[in-house]
Amino acid sequence: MVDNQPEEGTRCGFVALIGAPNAGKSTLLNALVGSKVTIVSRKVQTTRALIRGIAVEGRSQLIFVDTPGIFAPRRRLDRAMVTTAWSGAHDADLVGVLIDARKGMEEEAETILARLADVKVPKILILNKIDVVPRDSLLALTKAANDKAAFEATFMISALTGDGVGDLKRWLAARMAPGPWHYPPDQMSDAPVRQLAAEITREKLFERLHQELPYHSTVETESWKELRRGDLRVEQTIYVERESQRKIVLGKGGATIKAIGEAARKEIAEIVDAKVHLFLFVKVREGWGEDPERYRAMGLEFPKE
Ligand SMILES: Nc1nc2c(ncn2[C@@H]2O[C@H](COP(=O)(O)OP(=O)(O)OP(=O)(O)O)[C@@H](O)[C@H]2O)c(=O)[nH]1
Ligand SMILES: [Mg+2]
Repeated sequence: MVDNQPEEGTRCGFVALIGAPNAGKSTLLNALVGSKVTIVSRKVQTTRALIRGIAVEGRSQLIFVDTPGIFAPRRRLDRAMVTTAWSGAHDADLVGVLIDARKGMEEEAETILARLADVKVPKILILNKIDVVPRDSLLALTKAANDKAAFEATFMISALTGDGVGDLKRWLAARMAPGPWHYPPDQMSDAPVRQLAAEITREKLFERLHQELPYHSTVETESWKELRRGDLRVEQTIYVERESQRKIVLGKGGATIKAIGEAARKEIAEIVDAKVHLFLFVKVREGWGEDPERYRAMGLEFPKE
């Protein structure tokens, strides 16, 4: 029980958003919460761990759980991400399954739908990115997906423009079970801000680095100090696998790391509402993807194989 919730008639519940990489789960979570609590990129496999975002709609508190995209994993890190995504679904009160309407029923969506019967939690279908597909293609997709899995309802939305997001949120608010709120009414995230700050820098890496490099890097906030006049001094380490990758992250004359640091610093400053001095260090740690310590920092279980 927390303070400041309505005295009676409250509802509360966990809603996990699952789907193939790039379906728009993180974009939707931010739209539902009304604030950026999880990072987004054009590349696949951006989200690596469960990220909760909290919203209030009427007397309901909705705790949305962003999950990594579900795909056929190869590396240990991939396996940890996919296992985590499914665990997020199993632990929720309701699961929203996102399908990128532009891609339709491709292999990854099919595989996810086929495994949904194992998830003994009520499910809804969310067709996303309707801003970029003709309306009439949505009916066939709705039917195809509902033939493969049991959904309580289907929503057609654009997480990007916000089209349909309000309706979805109101429906979810009414659907949650009666119960007290888990978080204070104004709380939007349960993650420590230094973790969000590391994610923001990782988002800038995803924006600026190409091909496989983003997948061979991870970011940790090492130090977070408030200075006398209220400024923040933040130190982060970017881990890469090889010296050649470190050189690319640094860029010619340090240009790339400078641009990444500048973009991240601005955004972190907005969130903490203070002047931020951000120091980025790039370290080569061969095989960090096999190092349990890195998984702990990411909030992932370390898979045994
Ligand atoms: N046109 C359009 N693009 C969208 C929409 N929703 C998300 N996107 C874009 O799709 C891309 C992927 O979005 P994310 O929110 O990062 O997708 P995700 O499902 O969280 O991806 P992973 O974390 O990699 O699994 C980004 O470029 C978004 O801007 C939408 O409704 N319409
Ligand atoms: Mg994501």
